[in-house]
Amino acid sequence: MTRQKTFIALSAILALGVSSFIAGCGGGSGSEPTAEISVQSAKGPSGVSTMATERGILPTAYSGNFVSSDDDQVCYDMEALEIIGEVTEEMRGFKIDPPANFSNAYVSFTLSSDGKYLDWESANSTVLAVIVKGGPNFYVFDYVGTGFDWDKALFSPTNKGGNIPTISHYNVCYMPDVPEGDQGCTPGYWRNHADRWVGVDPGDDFDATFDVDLFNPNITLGQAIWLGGGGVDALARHATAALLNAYAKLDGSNGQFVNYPYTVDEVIQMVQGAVANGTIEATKDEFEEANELGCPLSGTPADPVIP
Ligand SMILES: [Ca+2]
Repeated sequence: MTRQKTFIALSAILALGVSSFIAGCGGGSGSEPTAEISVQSAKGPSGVSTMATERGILPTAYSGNFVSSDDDQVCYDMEALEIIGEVTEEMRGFKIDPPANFSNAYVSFTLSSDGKYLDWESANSTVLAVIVKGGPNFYVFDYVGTGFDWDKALFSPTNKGGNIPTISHYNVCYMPDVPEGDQGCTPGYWRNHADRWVGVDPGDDFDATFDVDLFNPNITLGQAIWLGGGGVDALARHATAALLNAYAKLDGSNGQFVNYPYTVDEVIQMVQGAVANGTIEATKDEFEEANELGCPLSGTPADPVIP
């Protein structure tokens, strides 16, 4: 579907007041954003700028506003407007409103002293898109496939007087690099360190987390991490540890990262594949090998998970 057609469809759906339908299309599990799509006032692409950034990016203009409800929603809102493709668990976004300099471990953004231009640099990550809002409209700077790790002089659409307005806010969606994994923590570690859990909670349902139907009656992740024995129970035990390792790889656990071989999406897909194909034992072995690579998390006393 072209962008223009999408916007006609989007406008029609929004006009019907069922904007939650679109939010429901967002993929992913775990920390899935639940807010409704928050870009109702965006009117769709209205043209491409003739002025470029320092790296030669010509932004696409959109009329209206792009106001994501929170940082977790930014990439999903960009997906809804077809600015980027399907959002994965690894993608991260943020909005800076009012505009200010911003930096984290992956990206840094710097505003010019007059507030009209934005520079950025990335490290260990890929910037997918940047939205710059100023005046009544906003520009979308699409970096997908460019391989750029910096650009300078991003700007908002010129106003009626032909001048570049002061930036009123900006939004960014990026993908942290996924390094080769050589670390992993065992089910035994995770069951004894409740304070280290990240991304999911012991009370979360196992089947819902992995989008499978392996247990009836259902069990929680806290119960899964305590399971003994082999077969499906061993898969559940190691898959839960694998998921925690993957989240700790991505977001860190109390500030410490686990350089795990698999991403969150991969762990979930591996569990789904094991259930669908009956390869329970083989997948358990893959998780077990990764979970025993060596655990870099330390320094906190045992705090057993209550199943
Ligand atoms: Ca079930």
